[in-house]
Amino acid sequence: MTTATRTRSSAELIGAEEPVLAHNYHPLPVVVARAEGAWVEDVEGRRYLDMLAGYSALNFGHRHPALIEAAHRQLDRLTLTSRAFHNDRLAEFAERLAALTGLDMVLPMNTGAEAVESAVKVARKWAYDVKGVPADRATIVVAADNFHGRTTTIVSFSTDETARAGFGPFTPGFRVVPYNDLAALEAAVDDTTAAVLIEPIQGEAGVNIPDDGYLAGVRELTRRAGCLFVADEIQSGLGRTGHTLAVDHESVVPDMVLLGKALGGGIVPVSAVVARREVLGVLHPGEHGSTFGGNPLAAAVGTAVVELLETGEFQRRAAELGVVLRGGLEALVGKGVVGFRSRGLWAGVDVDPALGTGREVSERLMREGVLVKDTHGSTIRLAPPLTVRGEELRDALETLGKVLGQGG
Ligand code: IF1
Repeated sequence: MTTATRTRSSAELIGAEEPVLAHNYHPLPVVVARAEGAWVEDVEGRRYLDMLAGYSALNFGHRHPALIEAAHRQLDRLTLTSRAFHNDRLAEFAERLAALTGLDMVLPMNTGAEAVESAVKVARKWAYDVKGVPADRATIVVAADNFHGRTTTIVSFSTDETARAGFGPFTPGFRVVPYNDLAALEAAVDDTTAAVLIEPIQGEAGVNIPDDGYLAGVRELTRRAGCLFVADEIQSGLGRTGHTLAVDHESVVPDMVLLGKALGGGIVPVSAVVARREVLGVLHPGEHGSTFGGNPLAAAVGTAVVELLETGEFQRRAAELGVVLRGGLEALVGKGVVGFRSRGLWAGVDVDPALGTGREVSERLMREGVLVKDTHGSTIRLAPPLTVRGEELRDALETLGKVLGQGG
């Protein structure tokens, strides 16, 4: 039998990638072959509890039945028309997504970075057409330690040298202020400011949760200054923090909300800019677009995702199990955990560096059947599917305690 047809082992598959796949990742040495719910299975049949959930793209677990059914049904009808024509799925997706977020209009895109790039373009156009900022003078204020994606404009305002080095020259028009600092934000906003773009909780920075009142402060400050509050909820949104959106924790409604990851149910890339009519109303035919944005397959799966969130069940589960997660992590403080931050089913856990790096702890957890991802240094991120069962979560926390107790 040729190699291509024989089922190759994990080691063979990892080796086969080496010469032919760009090395922009350093994956854990696990080769996933199938998955269901919160569990994945590697090529050799070993099972792992997935505590990363695709960086929050798998909020509803692997292959949620309702989402797979919606995808199969649409695959058998229509997958793509381009926006040169209408399709019979997009109106309902846009209506229900707007209603879910409490905003008026939807710009459907594909990846999170595309939603962020679209938001930058729309905020600038709103600044020129509505606010009256002089042409090409618009500024956007962002937070240090942000993560909004990997395009050249987005890394232009990143403060992570690894994400920026070697990719210049960079896009101008961005100002960086410390996160969770309203005074610094106020000082950076002026008549040229189109928008303030922040993550309501900074994911890649290690689940960095701002002080209570920060989001309400950004909302009030941007309203007073006459600029837009753009919330990047691509990782924090869609139930992860125990609310539909992380901004709901402070009952704040931004001018633009950016969504992605779980909006596609872990099946197809679906992202969106959801905003007030006055904001997205600045776009006219021919000014922005995307081949796959708003395609019928994405809209069908996206609508099924919104339908799951309309029940409130996943938000409740994240809030209730978030109590279990927080309690489990509190019990580990001083036993290998030096600190943590959590909201809903999302936590950034700082492990004692003496026990190892985040990567080393992730590898030890992998050998115990739990998959996590380190962020920076000795911080690991926990973000299981919101469908995870209580006992599975408790087992994962017990395994973390065991690994740390064994010296990381
Ligand atoms: C990678 C990080 C997480 C995001 C927020 C926009 C995007 C992301 C808040 C862009 C994407 C992904 C990208 C992926 C790993 C992952 C990640 F480690 F990179 F930072 F989750 F924390 N806004 N985050 O978190 O969305 O274009 O990827 O669909 O680049 O390694 P995307």
